[in-house]
Amino acid sequence: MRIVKSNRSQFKDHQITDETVFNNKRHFLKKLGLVSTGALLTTPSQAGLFDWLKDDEAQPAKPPAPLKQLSYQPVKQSQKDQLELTPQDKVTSYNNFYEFGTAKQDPSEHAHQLTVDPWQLTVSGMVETPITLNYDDLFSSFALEERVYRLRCVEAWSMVIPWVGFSLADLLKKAGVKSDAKYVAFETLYRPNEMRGQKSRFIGGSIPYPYTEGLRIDEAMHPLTLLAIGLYGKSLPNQNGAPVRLVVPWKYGFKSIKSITSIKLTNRQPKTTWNISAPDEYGFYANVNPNVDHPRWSQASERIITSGGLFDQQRVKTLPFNGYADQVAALYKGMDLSKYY
Ligand SMILES: Nc1nc2c(c(=O)[nH]1)N[C@H]1C(S)=C(S)[C@@H](COP(=O)(O)O)O[C@H]1N2
Ligand SMILES: [Mo]
Repeated sequence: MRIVKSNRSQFKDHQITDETVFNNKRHFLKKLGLVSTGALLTTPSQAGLFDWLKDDEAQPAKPPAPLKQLSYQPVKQSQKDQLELTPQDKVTSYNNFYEFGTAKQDPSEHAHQLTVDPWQLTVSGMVETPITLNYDDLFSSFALEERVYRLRCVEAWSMVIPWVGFSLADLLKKAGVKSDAKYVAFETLYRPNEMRGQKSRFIGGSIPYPYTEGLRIDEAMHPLTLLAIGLYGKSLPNQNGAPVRLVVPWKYGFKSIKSITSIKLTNRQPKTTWNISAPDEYGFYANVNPNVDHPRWSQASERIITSGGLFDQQRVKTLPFNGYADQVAALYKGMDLSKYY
């Protein structure tokens, strides 16, 4: 997802950059003489660098919150058997959550700093009844079900994850969507004190915060569209977007916005983080499409993360709409999907 332009082999480059940057960070700072002296830096960009350094040296502020055991309608075993699940430790340690850093291991190392209880999720805008869900409401207001979905990141890797949650449609129906509402806008928590990436672009990359996403109303009401509050039978680990995140399985992973505080019904297409950052690379629709390449790499296949090694290269063909075409292709009938990517 880095928006730095590069024409080197993108995919390898991305992995190597993440790991090398991470491992060499301290070394690099030592070389600059920053670690030993704790030099006070003054300009805003240097202050960002200072946070980056400080954060690495700091001890965890608090232990990760214990996960809640959930009760839910389990997915049918026959459905579960169709896809090999990505092991839980990989689902929770190889993440994109730039609020905690751009490297894949940053979220699992730093997201424990996020306070998820108390939480408030508001549903507002063009609705009959605005709703606020508190932390406990997220777990008790709707019938919870397990759904096993493929998650296909735009970076051409994928996982298969057993989520627990409820249909976004259930929540939207409860609020009563007004007939002129055309889109749904989502926003992630903005809390720089707990989200180190929001304090510094050295940590959180060059994207605007808070992270925002959006769906057309028919996409939002689609039965596959899930608000997840758990995975593998327990509440979400913070790095996966606790306490509540979106999962839209036929779209690239960046649409599945984490740690949501606001859902707003609107008649205008919402501005979305990655589209603002690099509009020629990340569209509003972001439907998984093997026939429309990212400008810097192919989307024809993906590296599926299974029980093999983390960087094991099991490549499979990418499916149109990530394998959900029979359920969602009709939403885009007549649209030029290379234009509306
Ligand atoms: N707020 C927020 N949501 C986010 C992201 C992020 O950086 N910030 N990354 C997205 C991307 S690119 C992907 S692939 C998925 C990854 O979800 P996972 O880490 O639970 O697998 O989260 C998405 N949601
Ligand atoms: Mo992603």
